[in-house]
Amino acid sequence: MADNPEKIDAIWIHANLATMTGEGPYSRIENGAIAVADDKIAWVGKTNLLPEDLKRKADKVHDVQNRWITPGLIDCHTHLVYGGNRANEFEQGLQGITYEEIARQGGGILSTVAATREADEHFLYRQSLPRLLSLLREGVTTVEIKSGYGLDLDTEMRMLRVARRLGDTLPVTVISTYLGAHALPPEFDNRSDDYIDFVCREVLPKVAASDLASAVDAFCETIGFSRHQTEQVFQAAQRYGFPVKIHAEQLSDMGGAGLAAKYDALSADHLEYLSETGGQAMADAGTVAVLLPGAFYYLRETRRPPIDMLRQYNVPIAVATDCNPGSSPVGSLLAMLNMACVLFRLTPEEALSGVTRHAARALGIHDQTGILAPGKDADFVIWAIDDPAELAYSLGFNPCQQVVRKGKPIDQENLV
Ligand code: DI6
Ligand code: FE
Repeated sequence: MADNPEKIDAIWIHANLATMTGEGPYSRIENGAIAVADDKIAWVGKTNLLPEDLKRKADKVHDVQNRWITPGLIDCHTHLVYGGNRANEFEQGLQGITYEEIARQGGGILSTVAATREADEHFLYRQSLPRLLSLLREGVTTVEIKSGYGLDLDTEMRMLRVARRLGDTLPVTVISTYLGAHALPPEFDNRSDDYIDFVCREVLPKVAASDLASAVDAFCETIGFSRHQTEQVFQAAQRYGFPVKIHAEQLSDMGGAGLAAKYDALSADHLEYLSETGGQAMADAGTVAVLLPGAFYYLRETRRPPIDMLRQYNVPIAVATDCNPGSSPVGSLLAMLNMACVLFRLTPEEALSGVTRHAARALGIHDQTGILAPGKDADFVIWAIDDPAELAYSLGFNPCQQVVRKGKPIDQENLV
């Protein structure tokens, strides 16, 4: 028990708990109980060891009847605020045109930039809402949302405000990331250094002053920005006190992960082409490897991230949807658990750690959430499953029965 709270709001008893604290498979507690005070977990343990005192103080007792409880799921990498969609490019892709070719022809990210710039705040909110709802229905209680489809100051700020508003209106914690260095906007054509200057000098200070973002990300890739440009963004980010993240080694090995590790990055994401030096640097810096099997699947990649190497160096592995209109139009984190196992050969337990404990670390919020332990946010999910491996095993079923967020059961029927 964390301390001895005056009052317990509710207790959940007779649950199989996958606490995900990192001790043994799923850190499971059979026939377990969770006590919640205010919005935090006050006690976790075996139901028969639940102190009488806590039971007496509890306003409510829920009998879970042997169902499984996991921490609330965390989708630690999404771009779910954007205008329009790119189904037309999906069709082009099926005819053999590659993602890089589409990007070089001015499509790809830039077509979404055009649609997002046109969308006013209300429209952008309305378009983004169903994407987030679909994640919430599967037990997501924390989601990261990146900007990066505006690129100009106004639209980037609008995206960040929409992300904030989504978090204010729905029962989910939204963590926002400024991704100015996502693509080169048309007004800076052939002037990528000038654009990086603009990101560092014009936009970053305003993002910092607005308090609308808690990290800075960059797309370090042949079709994105160079290592040197990425480093300039990281230096500017650090001057404003932002932790950094990176899209790295998705289509080629640019040494981005190693660079990010040098700046103590929270995470390096994608990583299909990660080198051993990069993996080692990540391990030393405590940088989380965020795997995005949706993008791998949609782009029909064949090179898998070096999972064995990540395991060997004990790099924490997270899994996310990368929900975006181009390379991963995915609204299901549970589907990503399945694909992380089938496509990347993660174990179901590793995949679940990837959307709980390690995903929290990728967002720098592991002190607050990601595991079932006293003192953490009371974010958890009750599942109609007999074994936690089922979360990764099936595809397209949603066994989520009840989401509890900050101690409150969520009414899934009336989210908006
Ligand atoms: N990597 C991705 O997977 C997304 N952005 C990025 O830097 C793709 C974004 C898009 O195609 O719209
Ligand atoms: Fe991404």
